Amino acid sequence: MRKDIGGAAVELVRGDITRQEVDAIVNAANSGLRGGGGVDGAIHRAGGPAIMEECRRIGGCPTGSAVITTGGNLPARRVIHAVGPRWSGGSRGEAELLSGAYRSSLQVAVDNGLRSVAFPSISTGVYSYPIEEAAGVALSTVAEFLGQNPGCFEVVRFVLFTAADYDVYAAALERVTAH
Ligand code: AR6
Repeated sequence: MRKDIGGAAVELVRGDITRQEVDAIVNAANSGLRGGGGVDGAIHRAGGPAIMEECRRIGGCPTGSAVITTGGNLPARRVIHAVGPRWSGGSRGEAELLSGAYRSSLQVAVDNGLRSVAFPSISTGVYSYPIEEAAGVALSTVAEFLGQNPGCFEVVRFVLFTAADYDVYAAALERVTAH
């Protein structure tokens, strides 16, 4: 699925984010940038030790924000490490923190001249954020950023791991672009 927002193609695909040939892929990291399971584990495995070396030098990243490293051996040139919130019921600022993780990632991409970016579904795995709500936050944040920064991106892609996740994001993208 593909929609034009602010001159950028917003794409949804099913697949493995480590295989994406884009300027930068986004990692669903933790605030210590220590690596872990899920997308984080897959990215460090596929990208090799240069990514972790740079993460150690950076030292950490607050929840709701993002930092950038090399892409190591990945097809993507750079990895943007975004830290989404752990879900704890929804009244602890989770939506604003999740939105911040997407917004910061896009700002880091703009600051580094990166025009194609692929995101995973941040926080909806180990961090247990309900995916219906997370998809709405993700896509409305991206749409708002693209509207405010026209011409900055060619492609913003969401890479969904399962068919069920893809369907949830497809419904959210229809909603966000309906008006
Ligand atoms: N490509 C695309 N999506 C993937 C891939 C992949 N290769 N692998 C998993 N997913 P998660 P979080 C999906 O848990 O919830 C780590 O330990 C997965 O199905 O990776 O933000 C970190 O170190 C899910 O839909 O990230 C943190 O401690 C989505 O990616 C913590 O987990 C995100 O799941 C972050 O948790």
